Amino acid sequence: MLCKLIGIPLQSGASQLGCEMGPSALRIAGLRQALTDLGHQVSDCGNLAISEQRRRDHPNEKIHDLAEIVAWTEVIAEAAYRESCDAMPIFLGGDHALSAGSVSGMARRAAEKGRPFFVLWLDAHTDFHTLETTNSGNLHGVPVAYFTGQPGFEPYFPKLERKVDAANVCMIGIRSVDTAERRAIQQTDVLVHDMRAIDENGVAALLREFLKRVAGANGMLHVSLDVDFLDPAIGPAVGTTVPGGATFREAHLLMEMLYDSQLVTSLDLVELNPFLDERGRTATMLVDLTASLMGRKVLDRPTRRY
Ligand code: 4U7
Ligand code: MN
Ligand code: MN
Ligand code: MN
Repeated sequence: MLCKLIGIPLQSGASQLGCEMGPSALRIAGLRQALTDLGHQVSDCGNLAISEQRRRDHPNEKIHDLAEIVAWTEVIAEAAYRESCDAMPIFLGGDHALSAGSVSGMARRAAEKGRPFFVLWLDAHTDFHTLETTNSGNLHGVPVAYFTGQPGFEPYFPKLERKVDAANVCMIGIRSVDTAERRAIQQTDVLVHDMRAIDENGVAALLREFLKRVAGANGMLHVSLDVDFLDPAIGPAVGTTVPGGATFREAHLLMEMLYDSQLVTSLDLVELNPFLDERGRTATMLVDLTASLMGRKVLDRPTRRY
């Protein structure tokens, strides 16, 4: 498989500075080597950048850095579309606002290939605020509402060429949902598995159901991995820690199942804030999880399809 690494030093969607260093930390932790060791070809596209921004003001005065995030969204969506022509893009964040671009660009690619498009959202949060409802004004809390086409993003954000069907979005790991997000997401068909669902069923059962649907539809699958999906004890390098997250084994099992499914066509590694890390352990954890998603196993076993 040809993997394209796309660095996105975007940090203004979050309140704490530091995600800008995420792409460097992932490179330093050995992402390229981990992938080549598994027999993949890797092309590092370097970091994306934004140029001039048109001023944008929204009535919700809490929103900050709107113009910058909009500029990033355009650049990222274009890069996602371009680089996914012949390869699997891996988006190195950067905060989660980047998924407004990565997901919308991949949705456009899937539409062009005539294939349904699915998103697996691994996060403590639903990131389902609209521009009207965000209270923090941090735009890393809005990407899912944007790419599923919730109202109010136009004329501020780029017009979506393809909305993602809410019924094709599956979330796992959720444990922090604001009131407005809960109200809005309940009106949609987004499949939300909170931590209780993991406790009661196990991650494997939840993911297996979803992968069956993706496989049955011959879909393309985008995985968006927010560091705060993990329990803070194993992933401290994130500004928005929420206790009670996924364990080391739960996270690896998901990645191993995703590899077996052979359905993943793009990946976001987001919200890594190296300024908050402990001797690089969260960056290393993300590299190891990516390796599992790309075929690293403890023992060889027959590949299991869904
Ligand atoms: B992340 C939050 F209030 N909902 O809107 C908000 F809890 O990409 C958090 O998932 C958003 O880390 C978290 O600021 C965004 C908050
Ligand atoms: Mn997130
Ligand atoms: Mn989160
Ligand atoms: Mn976060």
